[in-house]
Amino acid sequence: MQIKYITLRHMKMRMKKPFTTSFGTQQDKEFILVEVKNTDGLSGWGESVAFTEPLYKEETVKTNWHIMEDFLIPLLLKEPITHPDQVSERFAHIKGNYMAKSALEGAVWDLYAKEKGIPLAKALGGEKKTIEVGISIGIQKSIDQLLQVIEQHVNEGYKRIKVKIKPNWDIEVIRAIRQKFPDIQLMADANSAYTLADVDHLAKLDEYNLMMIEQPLAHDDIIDHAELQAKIKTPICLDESIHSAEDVRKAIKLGSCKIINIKIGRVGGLTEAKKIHDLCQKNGIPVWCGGMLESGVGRAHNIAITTLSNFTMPGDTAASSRYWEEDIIDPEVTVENGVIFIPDRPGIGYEPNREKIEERTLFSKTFRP
Ligand code: OSB
Ligand code: MG
Repeated sequence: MQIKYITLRHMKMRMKKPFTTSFGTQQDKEFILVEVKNTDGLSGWGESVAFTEPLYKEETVKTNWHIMEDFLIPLLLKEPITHPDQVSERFAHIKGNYMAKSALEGAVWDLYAKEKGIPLAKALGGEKKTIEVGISIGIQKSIDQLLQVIEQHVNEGYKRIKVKIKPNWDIEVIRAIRQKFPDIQLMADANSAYTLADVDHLAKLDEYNLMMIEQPLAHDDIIDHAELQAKIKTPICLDESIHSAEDVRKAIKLGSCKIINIKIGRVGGLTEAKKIHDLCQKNGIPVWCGGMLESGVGRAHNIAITTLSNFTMPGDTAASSRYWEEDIIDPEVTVENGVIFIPDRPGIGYEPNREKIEERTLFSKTFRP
């Protein structure tokens, strides 16, 4: 693979509706789009999933730009690579900064698959032709309002409903949902809003037959989660705490969770995501693909990784139209009855629309070897 140049674009897209979690509300989505162009004129695309504020994890749009421009891009342009697995090897001595690494590595994976003329899903070893997806619903103004939103998405066919919870928006909310929808696949995501002092409170969720509770405790913890998991029946799923296969090995050893949410950006890219997938599969831990309110480019990467066989639970990759009036890819991601059909075009399989990208670019910079 001969890289001719790399372009970073700082993007801004307005979401249809604000999205509220235990850590805050988001309406405008800013992110970095990465384009890696080879000497044959093919482009690979990646997306950084960092937000503008360090509220989910510590990385931000600006720290990602800094790390890419000053450290990662020079490493990538230093000498040619022959396989995308070499990107994470080349970045390995740079600590942390997973989302920055992942955005570049994702673009290289897309370009690699396009050079080979195969879908990214296939390049990753994925065999599914369709994937089942769920939807993540933010905190609403009232329980009534939440029940209406859930009803709409259940009717659209989404395979499981995830709701965001936080102290004072939890047990009562889940009870009301279960009363109205006794049979849906339901789960709750706390985004680290609780501590071990809440064990008895969280144990009250046990009677509502939740598939899992996602990241109830601190964003960097696997010790307290192990203690909590020993005391509640609801399976714990780790999101924020997991950055690598090494983290997963330790979490399994401690019994910190029974399920893992894989976000490509949070673990430094597709190569590490695959390693985590394989390790979980060997240990009987199901995985699913999380979301970061991505544009179509990030969404396409999520769809590709979800074709691997141990992604046995519906993820958060909902349709483009759930987030955007207009996405930046052609075609947009569509969901029929909770199912996405895997494109069989080369690479990510959805074409970034340059006109739409241009309209949403705040600024851009190009780097050459
Ligand atoms: O924890 O999974 C999360 C959105 C923003 C930040 C963190 C999370 C989420 C979601 C929504 O749950 C996922 C999506 O629809 O893209
Ligand atoms: Mg989460």
